[in-house]
Amino acid sequence: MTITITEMPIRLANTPSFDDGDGSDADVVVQTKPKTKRPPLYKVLLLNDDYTPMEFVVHVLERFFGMSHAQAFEIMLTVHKKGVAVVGVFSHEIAETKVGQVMDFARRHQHPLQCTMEKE
Ligand code: TYC
Repeated sequence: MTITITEMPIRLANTPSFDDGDGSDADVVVQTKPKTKRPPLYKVLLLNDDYTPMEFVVHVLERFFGMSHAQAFEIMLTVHKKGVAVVGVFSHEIAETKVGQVMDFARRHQHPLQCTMEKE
């Protein structure tokens, strides 16, 4: 037995077809919703600690997140006071890269600065 799966339009077997007046059976077209799902976004978070110098954090924010000095200083102070702040929102790949860059840079300078990501 051969089962052929056709592409649209689909005529449903064993169902009454519409009479559209031209003597042929009407085609039943099943419309599918065009779904272009946007990729999920990820927040990159910077965490406070007691040892990383403030100037180092400001430098990290300027260097890896393209912030101005004033912006970077403000975010650094938010992390210092509140414990954590979102420093950017990116695709999974970009977020992973940013986290890696920050963690690597901090480790190379022997600072305990922590950077993580989480799904938005
Ligand atoms: N709390 C640090 C200090 O007093 C500064 C700091 C800010 C560290 C932000 C990490 O993500 C951080 N030196």
